[in-house]
Amino acid sequence: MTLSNDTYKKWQALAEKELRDRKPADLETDYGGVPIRPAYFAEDLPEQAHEAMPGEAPFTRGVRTTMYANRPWTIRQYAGFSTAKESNRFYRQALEKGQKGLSVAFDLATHRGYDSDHERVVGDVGKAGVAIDSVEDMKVLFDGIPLDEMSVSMTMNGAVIPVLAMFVVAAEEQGVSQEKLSGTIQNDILKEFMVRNTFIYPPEPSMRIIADIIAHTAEFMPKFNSISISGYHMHEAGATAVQELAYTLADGMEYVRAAQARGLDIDAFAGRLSFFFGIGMNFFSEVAKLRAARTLWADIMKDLGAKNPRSMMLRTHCQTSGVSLTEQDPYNNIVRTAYEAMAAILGGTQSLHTNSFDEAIALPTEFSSRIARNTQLILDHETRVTDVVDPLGGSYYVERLTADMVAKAGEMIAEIEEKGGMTKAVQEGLPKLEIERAAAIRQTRVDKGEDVIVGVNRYRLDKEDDLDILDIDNKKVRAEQVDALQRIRANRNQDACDKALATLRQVAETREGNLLAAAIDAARARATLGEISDAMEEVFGRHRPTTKVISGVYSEQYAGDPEYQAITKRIAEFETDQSRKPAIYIGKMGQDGHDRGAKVIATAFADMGFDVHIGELFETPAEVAEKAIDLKVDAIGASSLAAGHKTLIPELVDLLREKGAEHISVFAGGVIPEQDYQALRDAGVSDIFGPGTNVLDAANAVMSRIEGKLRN
Ligand code: 3CP
Repeated sequence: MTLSNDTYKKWQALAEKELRDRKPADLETDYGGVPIRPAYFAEDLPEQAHEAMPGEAPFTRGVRTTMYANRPWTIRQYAGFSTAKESNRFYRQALEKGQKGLSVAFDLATHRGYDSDHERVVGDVGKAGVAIDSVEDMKVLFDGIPLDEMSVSMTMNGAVIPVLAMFVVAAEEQGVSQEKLSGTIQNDILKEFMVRNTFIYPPEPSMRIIADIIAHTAEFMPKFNSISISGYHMHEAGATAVQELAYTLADGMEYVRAAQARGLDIDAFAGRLSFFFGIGMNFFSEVAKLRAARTLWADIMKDLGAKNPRSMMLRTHCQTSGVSLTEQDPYNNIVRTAYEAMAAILGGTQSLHTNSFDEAIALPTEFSSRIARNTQLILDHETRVTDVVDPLGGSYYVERLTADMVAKAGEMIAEIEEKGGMTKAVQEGLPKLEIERAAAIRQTRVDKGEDVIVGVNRYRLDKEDDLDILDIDNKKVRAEQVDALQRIRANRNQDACDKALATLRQVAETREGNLLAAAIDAARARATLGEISDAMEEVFGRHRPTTKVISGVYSEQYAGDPEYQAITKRIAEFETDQSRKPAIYIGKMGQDGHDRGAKVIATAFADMGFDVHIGELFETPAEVAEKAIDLKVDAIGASSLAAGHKTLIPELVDLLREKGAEHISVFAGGVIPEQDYQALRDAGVSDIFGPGTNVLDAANAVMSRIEGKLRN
């Protein structure tokens, strides 16, 4: 990773003459530890770039020899909401209009292993995905969709055993046996502990579940991808491209070893491991990231003992970046998504989801989904980028960046390995904190205007346009699900169901047999998702995460900044007056585990001088109210990114009122449509901070409210 060679020096000399108030070195930058120069030359081409062949290990130029020239990537839009019936209607329509594969989004209740009638999931049912409680729901979800022809991806990690079991049984009852099923199950638990937070069991039994699924699919479901090792969520949580690369591949190594430890031969399962990356706005970096991922993985797999080239092939799904979307001037998101999709294609993805432009605000509508899907159809049919395999191959810059990313991520992987591997690193919480640090740094750069976001920190509209959004009547969905659950429980053979659940419990306890196979029997006997999940929880326990917050990023990045000094001074004065710091409780209610925003606020507010209490994930409004009162805080920041805000936040305000704690101001933050602001204000919420809020502005608003309340 050297910055200088002879031609570059020549260029610098020429540039020197062209530049007025800057030096050539001022134009250099850095992508997460990878130095970037403003110009690249033939000398920068790595040796291997001259001969690399698409379709041959290490697959830098793509996993297929002919790539899209022969077959385009799969247009696979992630979708699901409300009931199985509604989602099924949506899927069928999307398939008719050009979508090629399915990708199911489950609601958070399902993710966390709760039936829809569980008290902890009142605000979550049917919101950020479809509610699935039983095989009957799963059958409705795929009604009229032939599962021997359609490849189905399911984003499921916590409740992966009941969901996959129900999928297998739903197909079976459609007349399709397991060996014919093609698709992918996400099944990547390590990144859940790191960033996504929809785990159920502790890390060790969770890893066993993964090994059992790999073993079962390798034997009985040869066309099914047993795992989708995901960097996407790290990307969304704020990881740099190199972090996303290194941590994802290091996770992959752990899964391979877990399956090997179960006695499986690497070449028997490795061909069905798949990956999932996020694609953001740094165009060339994202292209290089995919090329680097393939290059690294081929080597890693060879080292782990793979002999079959198919086992060394990193096949991946990509999704354009949700975090790059803005609530402000949201039609800009169509443009962002199109560029990101182009990067994924030039990087050689196998399958792609393009986000809808309204996703920073609410769930996608049919209109926004159509544009998102058409973005891919236009890329495929109109741009001609599919005509040539790896069209950026040989670009001085892209090849150099690919090699530099391989080197940098390779170093990080080696460090993780030296310290005992990713499972250990995740348990110690280090990667999570590193990602949170990167996210906080990014936020300060945006807040300070160093990273420009059009329509947010520059070129902002005076007045935003109105937008039609999709709203789910969560109470109605829940009532329907509860009815269906009652019918299932009343009509099944209870004895057979109890026996199947007892066997599953036994497999969990004794480690004899396969958890997925036992769960398939339980699903056939109409055990519900919650029951299957509980049977395993009785043996494995439920994981309770500890919440750590980094500190110092804001104070460091803002050193000497007058606005930052003003807010810290304001807080210090409060402390002098009141003989205590202003105190805030940052709460995440419901099953929504997206905690990037909550963490950024927590670390920033703490740096500014607030006394910050950060709640556990998945609390109920009653738990948050109680803790906030006990801790004597002045304010609660309730972060919601999964559409539970209209139920959970007003309930919190009501509870505070009932308990005589109106003095505690409630603020809402996250993905909240502007249309809902008034309803939240009417419910007693002091202020709402949507995406794109400047953190210093938020702190000032919170202080004004706290000081106002103390004066009254
Ligand atoms: C492909 N094929 C070809 C060619 N290209 N054959 C000849 N010439 C070619 N040029 C073959 C492949 O070998 C394969 O067959 C078949 O065509 C299908 O192609 P594929 O490339 O494997 O594509 P696909 O079936 O779509 O599978 C893509 C992967 C899969 C492998 C990535 O795992 C997948 O679909 N993943 C999607 C994951 C997903 O949707 N995740 C959603 C996350 P063979 O299989 O026989 O080789 S959404 C999460 C949102 C955030 C959140 O979590 O909350």
